[in-house]
Amino acid sequence: MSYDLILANLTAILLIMFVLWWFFGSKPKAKTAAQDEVIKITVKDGIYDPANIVVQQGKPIRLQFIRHDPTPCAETVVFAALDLTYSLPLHQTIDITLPPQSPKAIEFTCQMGMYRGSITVV
Ligand SMILES: [Cu+2]
Repeated sequence: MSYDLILANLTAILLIMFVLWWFFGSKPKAKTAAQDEVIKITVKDGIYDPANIVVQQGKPIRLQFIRHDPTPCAETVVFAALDLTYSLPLHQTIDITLPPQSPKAIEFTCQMGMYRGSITVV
């Protein structure tokens, strides 16, 4: 095997390991909202932080997004199940209040669905 081929194989293996880590290895942090708490969500390095949020049913869901990720796709946050979309200008704090919900999981994503977060209403 030539040196180039070995290098290409090594690169491919590293890429596969990275992809596996990206999708399965990174542990989601769950954040439980206290009464009337505004949940601050940072968009950076390809993720929402926190990405997993637990809120109480029947209460407005108060979120505050701040995006430090310049990726254009991350400019929009989509709550597909609620048919709501908001734009997130870079480095600006954006308040988003979702209407009270019954128990369910509400996903939020970027435009292409690469950045993913979930609100669990309990
Ligand atoms: Cu995206």
